[in-house]
Amino acid sequence: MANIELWFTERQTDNLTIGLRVTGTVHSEQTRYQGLDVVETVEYGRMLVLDGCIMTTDMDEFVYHEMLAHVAMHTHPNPQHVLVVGGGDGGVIREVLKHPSVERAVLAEIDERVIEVSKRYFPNIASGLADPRVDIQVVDGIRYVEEHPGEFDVILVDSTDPVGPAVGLFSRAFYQSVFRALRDDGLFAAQTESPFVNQDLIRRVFADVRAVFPQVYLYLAYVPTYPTGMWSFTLGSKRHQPLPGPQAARTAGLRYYSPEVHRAAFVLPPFVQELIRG
Ligand code: SPD
Repeated sequence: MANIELWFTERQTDNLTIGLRVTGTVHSEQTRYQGLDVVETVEYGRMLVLDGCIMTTDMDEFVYHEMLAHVAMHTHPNPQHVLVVGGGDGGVIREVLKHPSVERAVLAEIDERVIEVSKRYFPNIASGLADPRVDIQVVDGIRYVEEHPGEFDVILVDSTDPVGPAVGLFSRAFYQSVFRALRDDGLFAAQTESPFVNQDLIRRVFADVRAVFPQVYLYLAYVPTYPTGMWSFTLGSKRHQPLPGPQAARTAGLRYYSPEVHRAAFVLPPFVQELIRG
């Protein structure tokens, strides 16, 4: 066959797509919860796709996983007990385990197939899942959080987009459960989508977290394969403040996160500040 190009296209909104040239499909299945595909792309390497949406790629996964994990982990002075809700690929857990204070890292992922497929096809991303400190729970994360009050120093919500089963992870009731599942000085961070194409969601989530936690912050990172590239995270804290941030990282060898990036991530362009004005 000559001159045949294969392209993966994600429809990110009704009027916006991202296209990546692919060399082939590595794995494809319909799990109990969602479509799960692994494809090989030319530009970003191997890519995990759930229900047609890009979850992560070998080339840019470090940005998202480092920024979801380390901002919160460096805000808490001594994170020992950590819960990751979602994140079955293991990328956030891998970053959490880089903090020597961590005694237990629970992964609450509803879809066991995401975990298994990631172990097989994304060994780097999933590399922390075999660590003895990791407790993998194949459960509904919402329920797990409800049933574990007062247990965690840090909770990280690595959800899919706010459609289908993930909708509940973007609700005020969930943030109230997260508050209860945290210890007295606990904090949480969640991925909260693009400031360009998810403005209503960011506004609502920020207001809901502000209604539940004494402190709420929004910060940004740049993830090339996510809609518009600019990505937001919302951090709610009972006591500790993320700024001015650490003087030195407790972790070496990171590729995106640094103490300087930590501080810079909270500097928001005016149009993003406008979204979260109280
Ligand atoms: N639009 C994609 C948002 C996906 C966020 N979660 C990704 C999971 C990677 N561990």
